[in-house]
Amino acid sequence: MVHFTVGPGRQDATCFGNGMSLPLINIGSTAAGSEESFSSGDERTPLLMGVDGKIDAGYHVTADDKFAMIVDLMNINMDDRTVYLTVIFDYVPSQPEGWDNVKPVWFDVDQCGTSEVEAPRQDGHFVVTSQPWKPNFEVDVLGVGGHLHDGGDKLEILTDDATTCNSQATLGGDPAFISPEMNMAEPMPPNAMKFAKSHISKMSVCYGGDGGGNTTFNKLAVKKLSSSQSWTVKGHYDYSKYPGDLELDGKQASIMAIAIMYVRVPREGIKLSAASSASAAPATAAANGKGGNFITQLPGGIMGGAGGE
Ligand SMILES: [Cu+2]
Repeated sequence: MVHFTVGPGRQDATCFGNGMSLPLINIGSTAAGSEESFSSGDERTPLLMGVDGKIDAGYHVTADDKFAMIVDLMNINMDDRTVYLTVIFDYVPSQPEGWDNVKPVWFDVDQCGTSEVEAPRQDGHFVVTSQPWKPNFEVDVLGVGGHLHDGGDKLEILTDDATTCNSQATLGGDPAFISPEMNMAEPMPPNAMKFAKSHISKMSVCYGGDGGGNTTFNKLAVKKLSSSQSWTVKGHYDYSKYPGDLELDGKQASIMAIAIMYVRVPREGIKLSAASSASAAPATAAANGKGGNFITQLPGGIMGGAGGE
């Protein structure tokens, strides 16, 4: 599930000035009128801003903003299921005095594309790397977490070639993430993939602050964006340890390596420097947020019965 905010003045940190952005076209917008604000797959990582009230910042939603989503569901059971996607927002109904704003920064090995890349190998270990991103604004980093597909081991976020955060995958950490044995007496649907037995149940995250009392988080090695830096992400896969999902022809399915970072920006937001005059078209599947709210927590999408990508 990818969550977007569409509205005047929204600029996608990594796709603005970068030509076409397919996910934003998908919701009828552009990088000069929207941003990829949240995403979650099977790992269902919650987004915690202003944890325990210790960070006086939140994601300011204005009356002109709309929300849009791309939802990708996958049923690996042999029978039909009714599923619900639930997103829970915590908010305060104003922008409190002295609070800063929060901006998402989306890193992707298929930056501004569909996020899906072909696995470069059919077995063993490999690494997929994003294009470098150079920030043009200097602010504090609040936190970052990664997203991989089955077969993934860890997602590294690097600043100038040094590891800033290692987002480690846990596979099958909960019975809900272990596929039931197939009933071989039943014929397979003609388009069925052959799924790995264990699926990613968690991705660890890194925080810039003290994690709000959460002692299991990792600290960010770099806590500030600077225009002299170059940021990349590396997705580490190892099919010898963690089998991937196979297409019908037996080939490894396409994979992803994504990280979403949140940075603290001034109350009034920031303007990116790349010139672009494209304007936002109205979002199609948009749900209008109530005006002037300030989101402080966004737990991961909760999906019942089926896996989400
Ligand atoms: Cu994915």
